[in-house]
Amino acid sequence: MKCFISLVTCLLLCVCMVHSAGAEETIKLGVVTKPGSAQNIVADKFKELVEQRSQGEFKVKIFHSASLGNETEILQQIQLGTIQLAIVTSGPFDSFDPIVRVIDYPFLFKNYRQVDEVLDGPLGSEILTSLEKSGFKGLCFSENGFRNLTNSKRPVTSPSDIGGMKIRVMSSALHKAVWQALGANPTPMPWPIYTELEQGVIDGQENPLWVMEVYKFYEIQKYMTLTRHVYSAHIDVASLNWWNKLDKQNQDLLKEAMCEAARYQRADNRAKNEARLTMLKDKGMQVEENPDISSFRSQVAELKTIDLYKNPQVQKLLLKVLEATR
Ligand code: EAX
Repeated sequence: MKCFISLVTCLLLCVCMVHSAGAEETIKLGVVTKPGSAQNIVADKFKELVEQRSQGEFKVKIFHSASLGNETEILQQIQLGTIQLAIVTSGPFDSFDPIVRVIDYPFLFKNYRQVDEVLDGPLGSEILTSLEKSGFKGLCFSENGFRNLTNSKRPVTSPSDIGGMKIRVMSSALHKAVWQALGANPTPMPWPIYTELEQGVIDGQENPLWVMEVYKFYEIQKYMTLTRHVYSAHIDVASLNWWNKLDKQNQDLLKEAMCEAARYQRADNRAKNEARLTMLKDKGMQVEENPDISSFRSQVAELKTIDLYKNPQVQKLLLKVLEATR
């Protein structure tokens, strides 16, 4: 009898072990944007790679189009662990960790070579590691792209054309300071913002070219200026508590898949920009392609000395990144 019971226990244990080895885990991934957006291209690629490589062990469920709330709320859910992964614009990380202000510094990156060198190198790693203090496991950077100003009021060539314009900015103290320095009336507002633009609650906004296309801003914003004032990264993050419970093999699988998806998306985004610009002009946008960038630059030149950068770790990293992108 004793022997029979231990045999049954043994069998049960084996069944449990086999079951847990093959157990399927659903990973919830949040993005604020709708299908076709930069964030969603990373998310879709990540899902494809993970489901293929984990042979069914992981399923990825993508929550998009603000179904989990805005980007700040998505990050709070990552901290709480109610979702596991998110692809979020660097701007709204500002209220969680001031270190991200370093990469959103205006007119920092001159080209994609500098972007990739900094973000994929030790300086980028320092930012990803710093986020652990706030409960985020930073995996890699994908991209929104270089941001450009659009508005419904008038053509903009220099900051003097912006005077008093109501410009929507992301939930970021730095972005607000940038537009204040440029003479606008910046209004922080979470994504999406089509209705506010349409109803004239705000006159303008700033975002990379894909946004004007995917969100059809050409219908409601007549003027665009290629200011490229901030390079906007996404930070691809996991919930740190959840991440720490995964075994090393799964951590490697997920991190590699996310970074591969990020590299794929950055290349895809960059390759499409020329056609997007043509398309936006065809749709009737009036585009200022050669604005007075030196005036824009000089108006924001003193921002590195403002309080937002006074934290010693942030100040030190800013100086290093400014040096690396000179
Ligand atoms: O990706 O809020 C913003 O302006 C972001 O760039 C937006 O989520 C589009």
